Amino acid sequence: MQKLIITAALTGAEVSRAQQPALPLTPEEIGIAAAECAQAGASIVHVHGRHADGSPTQDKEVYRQIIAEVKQRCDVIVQVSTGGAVGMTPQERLAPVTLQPEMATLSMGSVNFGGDVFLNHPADMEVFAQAMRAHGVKPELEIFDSGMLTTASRWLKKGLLSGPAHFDLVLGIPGGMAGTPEALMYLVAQLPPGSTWTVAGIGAAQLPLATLAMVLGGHVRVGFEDNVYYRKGELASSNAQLVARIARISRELDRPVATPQEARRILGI
Ligand code: KMH
Ligand code: ZN
Repeated sequence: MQKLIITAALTGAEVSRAQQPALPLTPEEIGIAAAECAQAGASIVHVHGRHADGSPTQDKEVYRQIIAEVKQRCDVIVQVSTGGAVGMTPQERLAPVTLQPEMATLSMGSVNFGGDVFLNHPADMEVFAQAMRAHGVKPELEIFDSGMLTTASRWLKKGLLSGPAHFDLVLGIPGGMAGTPEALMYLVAQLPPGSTWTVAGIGAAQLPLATLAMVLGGHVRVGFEDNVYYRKGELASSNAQLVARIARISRELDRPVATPQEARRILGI
């Protein structure tokens, strides 16, 4: 099996300080959280921008600062969000890709997202894929439901995406696929040969699905974007606390954690 790539999804667009007092919001806070997660075993940080008042933004300058704050502290791969927040325009969402980060997310379809709709029109997705290719950015294909994986396979065959692809199987969003072992196993069985994949279990699904992914040969995403709790009724003290638990379990499972350089090799960056 490949060494384990741990992604820390530090901030997200929806979580608030009221829900998680340790949520990093400013570029400096995000840089500090990234360094703590790198120390704990993360090799990728998935980042979202926030304005000073905590509201989500895809402003290129905010992302430029985030990348600088992370890079001055550690060597983790910075993966910018192009999902942004529900309701943002595709143009807004795409802005950070022009900074040529090592990675960016690319959502492979639309999905109900709690009480909202996370809209990803195929024409916009194609523009996103082309922009990532033009800027030398490795996409992480976000899969919220099984039809999105079918789309990704079709796009790989048509050459709209280059392989081998890296997938993030996001399970447990209300409106998307359930956060269950059966859903994960179903998706993993449909992945194009040679792909790499990580799982992002939402809420209480985070730890069980992460553990299953480690056994199946996949990679793991944890962090406040997806889950603010350490265990039922107990908030996590930091993103790094969630990363450290995954690193501990992976050691027990004899699945060593990848350094950022090893993660780059695994992902072909
Ligand atoms: N905030 C969600 C609507 C991504 O980062 O690419 C979308 C999201 C996915 O977070
Ligand atoms: Zn995100």
